[in-house]
Amino acid sequence: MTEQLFSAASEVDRAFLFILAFAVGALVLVTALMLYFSWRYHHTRNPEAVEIPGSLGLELLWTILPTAIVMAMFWFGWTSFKAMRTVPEGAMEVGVEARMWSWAFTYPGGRRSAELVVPVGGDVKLAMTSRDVIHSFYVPALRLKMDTVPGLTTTAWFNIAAPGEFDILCAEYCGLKHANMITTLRAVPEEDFRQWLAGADAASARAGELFSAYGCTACHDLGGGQGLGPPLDALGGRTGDVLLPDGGRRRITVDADYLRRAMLDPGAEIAEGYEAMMPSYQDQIPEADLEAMIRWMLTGDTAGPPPGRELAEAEGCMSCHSTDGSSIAGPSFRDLAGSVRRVRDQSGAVHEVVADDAYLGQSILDPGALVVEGETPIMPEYDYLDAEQVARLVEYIRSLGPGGGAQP
Ligand code: HEC
Ligand code: HEC
Ligand SMILES: [Cu+2]
Repeated sequence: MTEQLFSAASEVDRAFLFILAFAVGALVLVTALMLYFSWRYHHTRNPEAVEIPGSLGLELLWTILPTAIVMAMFWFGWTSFKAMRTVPEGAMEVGVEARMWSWAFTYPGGRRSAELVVPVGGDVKLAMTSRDVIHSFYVPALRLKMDTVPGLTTTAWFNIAAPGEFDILCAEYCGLKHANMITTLRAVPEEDFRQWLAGADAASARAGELFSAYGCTACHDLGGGQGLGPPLDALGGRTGDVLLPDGGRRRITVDADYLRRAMLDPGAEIAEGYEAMMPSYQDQIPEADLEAMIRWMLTGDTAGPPPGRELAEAEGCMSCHSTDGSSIAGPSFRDLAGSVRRVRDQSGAVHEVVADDAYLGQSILDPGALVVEGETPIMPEYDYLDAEQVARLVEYIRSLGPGGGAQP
């Protein structure tokens, strides 16, 4: 058994070990007595049957002893059940939404994620429900298992004593990709959690690492200092002049497009006061990394809209749609944008449509309107996403389209 991270889990283990100990003891005792009796009372040793009138002492013993044992089992079971069911006051409430075949977690303040992130030592209450069928939220390391039922809110709570990562599984068979319903419970120090909740999460820490991984930090400082090139932090919204190769100049406002150009075609616009010595990173940085770095340069450590991939993961798209051309439970996102789709409308008629932005957006908001031929219409409606979120998802799908750049 893994170490005990959660006080209620140790109560569960105690109840389990107690019952196991008596079950093993009873097995050994009964087996030993059976063997002894079949030897002791064998007919060769006892040719005459003997009448045994009974024994009050024995009767009492085998009534009272098992009753006491069963009551003790009940006591351990009851106290561990109570410990798991009694949510401490002031626990942070996290919404859990199960759906085919992924999890979504909603935190106070509205942040959503596909992984469950919690502060070490903090009481966490889970308010769980399902969008489609019955699933079951299961964290073996915490001995925690609770069904999630459509239309009903079930609860559970825990408090993790040490940082770590633990598996979250679905323990209720829920269809084709049930086995894919795995995600991670990450317990992080309080301070990291607060930063993560505010949006300065692992993605931006990772972005910081990306700049050194791709060698940018050789020329750029990330903390405002001077290098061969301008500092890269908090560039968003800044205006300035750039020099063009023909000697002209242009006034620019730093936005995502400008930063993309600055990385992919640095010779075309040169920041004033610097040498044109930055190499081009065309085709060298996968799209997802590029997006993460651009976001970091624009917003620094403050919360920015997560890039499309992160949103697609948080919304569970990736449990049905692959990015490598394979079919999970729906068409792959790879090379989808711009391709010709054969779809069936609600009257059953088949059309050919081009997967442009409008089609992709509609497929997300109202997937039942046009169903791809040969596919089962199991995709949930994402009509609660706002226009900006849909646009971000569409952009992500487009980035995986033909000529859409690197594979994340
Ligand atoms: C060999 C040194 C060098 C490396 C390596 C380098 N750069 Fe640069 N970078 C420069 C110089 C010099 C400039 C200013 C001249 C220009 O705009 O081309 C610059 C300009 C930029 C600008 C425009 C900044 C502004 O204020 O307008 C961005 C954005 C940028 N670099 C990002 C990056 C990223 C991201 C990487 C890593 C993937 C990187 N650079 C790697 C030297 C470098
Ligand atoms: C439960 C599985 C499931 C989930 C979750 C899911 N989809 Fe789908 N999706 C499907 C299936 C199946 C189809 C094909 C049938 C149809 O058109 O409705 C489809 C179709 C699509 C299409 C049209 C594809 C084509 O080939 O024309 C797009 C675009 C799409 N989904 C995007 C998304 C996005 C974005 C998300 C997350 C916000 C998402 N899907 C979540 C199963 C899913
Ligand atoms: Cu499930």
